Amino acid sequence: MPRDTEALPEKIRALKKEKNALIVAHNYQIDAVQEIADVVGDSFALSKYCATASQDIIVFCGVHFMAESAKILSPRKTVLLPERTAGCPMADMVTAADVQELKRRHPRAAVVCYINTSAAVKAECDICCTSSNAVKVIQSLKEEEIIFVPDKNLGSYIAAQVPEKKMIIWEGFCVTHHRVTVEEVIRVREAHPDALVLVHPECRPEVVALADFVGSTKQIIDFATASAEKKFIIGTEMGVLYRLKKDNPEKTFYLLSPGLICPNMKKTTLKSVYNALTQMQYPIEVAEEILIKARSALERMLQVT
Ligand code: CIZ
Ligand code: SF4
Repeated sequence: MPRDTEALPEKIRALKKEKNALIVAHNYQIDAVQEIADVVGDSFALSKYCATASQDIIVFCGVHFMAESAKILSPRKTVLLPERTAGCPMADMVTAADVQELKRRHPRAAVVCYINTSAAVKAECDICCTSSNAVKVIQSLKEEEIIFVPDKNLGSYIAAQVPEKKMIIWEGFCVTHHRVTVEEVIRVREAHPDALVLVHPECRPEVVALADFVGSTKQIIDFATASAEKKFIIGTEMGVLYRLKKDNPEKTFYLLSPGLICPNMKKTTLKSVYNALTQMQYPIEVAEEILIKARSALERMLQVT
């Protein structure tokens, strides 16, 4: 490692103090970024944390919709996304205009969006959900018809558990989780027959059907940490391995598929965090009108869970 890179964590810590900034990192960030972060977690937990934190500058190491959610809950703070092009292909698969059209076609339906959506899409929705609380959120709605955007895999997972609802599901998907195949699950189970398979609901339904446990990143981390079992096959983005291994040195973790890497999440490096702090880049802005509506979808979720 060049000397300059070695010194980066110290430089970042000093800058953070000097500017009174908070660094938060998503569970899918690279190990070095998770190490220098003040808090690591899922998108919603991080956004909530930012809102109650004392710092006025937030460096959000994640992808665009996550930093936007933090801005929506902390409109007066400066929220920086260190890599301008770190986006979520799944969030980009649905637009506000698409949701408006769905509402025209299904006027009686409640509109639910996964947190993996832009602020403009959230602003068109009644309520937001995460992969931890999606089933609870949908059960809480009085409407029988539910429009769900954008993840078809999470949508099918919910539909299977809430059969009383008529789900109208958008055809989006996570390019990383959707890549995992049934063949990979079979192969990895054969190689490690004594390990439990834990997968994210963004995986295909046929993959989810073969798992021992299905949950969000936090639920997967909590399950493996609390379990008396010793070996786990992890079916979500490889970034969660950092925390799993750190908190459970006596347990063994295998990645379900080598394809479980989100390139957008891997764009943020120590250098990007350093540049974010020195140059105050890249501030997230959300138009007032959109922010207010998107915030109400996020706050309604808070009332349910
Ligand atoms: O909401 C999040 O942080 C995402 C995208 C995944 C998860 O399961 O935590
Ligand atoms: Fe989006 Fe998938 Fe990457 Fe998450 S892992 S940010 S859903 S592309």
